[in-house]
Amino acid sequence: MNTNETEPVLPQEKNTNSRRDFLKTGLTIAALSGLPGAVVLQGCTNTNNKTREGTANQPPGKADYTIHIQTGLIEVAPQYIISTTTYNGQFPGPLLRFREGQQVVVDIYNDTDVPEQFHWHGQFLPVDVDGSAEEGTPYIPAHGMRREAFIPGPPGFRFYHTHLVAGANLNMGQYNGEVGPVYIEPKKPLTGYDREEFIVMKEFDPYFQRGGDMAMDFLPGQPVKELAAMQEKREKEHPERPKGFEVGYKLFTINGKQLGHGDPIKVKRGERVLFHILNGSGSEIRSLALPGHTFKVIALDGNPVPNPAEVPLLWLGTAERISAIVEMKNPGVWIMGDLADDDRGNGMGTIVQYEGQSGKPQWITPKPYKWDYLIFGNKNRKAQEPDETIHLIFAKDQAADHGFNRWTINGVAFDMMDRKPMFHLKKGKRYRLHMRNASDDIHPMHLHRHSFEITSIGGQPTSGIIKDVAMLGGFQEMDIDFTADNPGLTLFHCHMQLHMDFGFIALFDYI
Ligand SMILES: [Cu+2]
Repeated sequence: MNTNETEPVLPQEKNTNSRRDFLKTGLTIAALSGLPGAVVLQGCTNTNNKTREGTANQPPGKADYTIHIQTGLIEVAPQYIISTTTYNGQFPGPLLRFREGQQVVVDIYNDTDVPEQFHWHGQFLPVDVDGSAEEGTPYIPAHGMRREAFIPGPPGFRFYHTHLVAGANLNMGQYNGEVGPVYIEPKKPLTGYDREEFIVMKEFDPYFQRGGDMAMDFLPGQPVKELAAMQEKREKEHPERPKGFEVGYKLFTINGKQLGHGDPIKVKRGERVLFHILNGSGSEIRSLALPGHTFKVIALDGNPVPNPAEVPLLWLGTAERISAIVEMKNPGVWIMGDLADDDRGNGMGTIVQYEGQSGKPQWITPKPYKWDYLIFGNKNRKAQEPDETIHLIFAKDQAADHGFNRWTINGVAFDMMDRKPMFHLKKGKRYRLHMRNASDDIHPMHLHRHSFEITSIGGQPTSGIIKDVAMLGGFQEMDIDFTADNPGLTLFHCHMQLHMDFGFIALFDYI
């Protein structure tokens, strides 16, 4: 099956359109390329037929999983039903369980009117299935489908989400309900727990406001003066510009339910519950605490940490995952929720209820605690030296693009029409990304199709923390290393939808 047939063709002339404009163009081309029925992929004309004939690289028969991208109604609370784009009509999307090293076949049907990208976040996959138009993954046509066959990995907690551009459209991309968990069973199973619970934190009902209220003070380290001065200088160049638009939300959920409306998590005294927690937000950083309990963090972004450590609460940037064991040793009925009173009050929490306990769920605001990746790393082992260091400066041009902040990497805002790689990699080499944040925002930086190792935060060396998203604090510095071992275009971007859509992207290619 030639899955490239329906890929939108890029116009030849160079222009300065944003990713948002590209989507419009992509849509137009998809619409022109055929009427419904003609845009579906070869061999997939009957979208109701779950089984189909195989081709050279696409196995025949029934898929292991079938996903329908479709509008769904989500009952977040009694008599409060929202409508959003979902996977299989539910939120979160279904939990997909794979086995390390064992091929899976997933049929993805796009029942919407918009071509889609289905991104397998945190996996080492080829460009053809990774799910990013920037890298060249073919779109799943509107009312069409794609069969994807791949060997999942690495093991651990991953997820899937749409990779469309939303731009100024708050009904698109990760502002809607297109998020679902993936768990890849390791060949050697994890131990030390009695059962698992999956937690997906996600906001709905977004709106724009000028400026925002992002929590900033939970990361350790001091701002670098030189980086702060860079932002100050840029702002002085355009004193007329107001603050750029930021996204706020009215509705907060855990596993698609507002606090108090989902089923409580029922636990027994002495039980060790392994929570797999995902921040499925399009743009928010989340925190989570369970009063009277601690979290023993065993994995970050699905990857076991060298130094599992017990912490009083968790912080997760967009798309980050934490796997943590909670030993249930404080009977009661508790609220496990976000630290922000407003957000928890509007639903960002769930109830943990011990067997035999009843009454009003209790919340106790935890003491302030700095979230420091370093405590999970190797204390005494320096990371391997890189073959090459790539220097990156991230900067914000306030309200420079129709009232939205424009984001640049080394002075360049990503141009979706060009899709020009900024950095060229050599296969097999180890690269260090020396990231410097010349803005006051926190950026959860994400690398596609590879994992990276955090090797330094604010000049403090570490090793062994393997992630695919890491929060870089305002005016701070961080080094992350990765090995170029998965050839093909590779996307590197801030995982805030609003930042990514307005320039905060770089592409790597292999030469
Ligand atoms: Cu960002």
